[in-house]
Amino acid sequence: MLVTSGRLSKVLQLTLAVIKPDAVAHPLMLEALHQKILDNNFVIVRCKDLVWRRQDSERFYAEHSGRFFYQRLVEFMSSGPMRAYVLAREDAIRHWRELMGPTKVFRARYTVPSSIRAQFGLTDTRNTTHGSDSVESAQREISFFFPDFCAEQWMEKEEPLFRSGPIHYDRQNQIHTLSAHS
Ligand code: 3AN
Repeated sequence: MLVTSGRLSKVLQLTLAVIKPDAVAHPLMLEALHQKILDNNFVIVRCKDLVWRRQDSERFYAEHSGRFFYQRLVEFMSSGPMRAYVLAREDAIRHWRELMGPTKVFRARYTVPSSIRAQFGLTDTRNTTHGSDSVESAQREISFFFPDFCAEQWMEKEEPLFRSGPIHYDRQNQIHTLSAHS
């Protein structure tokens, strides 16, 4: 599928998005979330399915160690397959977090009923998705999930090309690529 050029006019920002095990366990939910990413004009730069060992989970959430929900969080995040994305878009960090909605599911249902966590979240731990909350955490989290991906290089070499388009959505690999004729 060819995606029209020129729709992406401002500098693209990278963020890390994760679909957590509660959502990946339900193929229709996973599909709906993937479609939401496409519908919101994110460029899918990388996409991979993975399972964390408990120590990956502990390392990623080290900043929360000692919080009352830490044990259940690290257990949950290493309980089954997840899907991780590197997404690009103008204002990607803020936009993905806005789509997710508040951390707490009941709060999400009450305040932003159209958000992902309101629609799909089960509990405050099993809250469907993760998204980086700043440029610094996006850099750290992207290299945590995608150690072979160099964000700096992508911003320098690929960003201008993806921004001006045209780009192509590769259905099989579920990522966007630069169109062969661009
Ligand atoms: P967010 O994911 O919205 O940025 P953080 O970074 O405060 O929220 O928390 C990381 C994760 O820890 C959340 N996504 C959620 O799974 C879990 N968590 C946060 N607060 C709570 C809580 N009060 N009770 C249970 N789990 C929580």
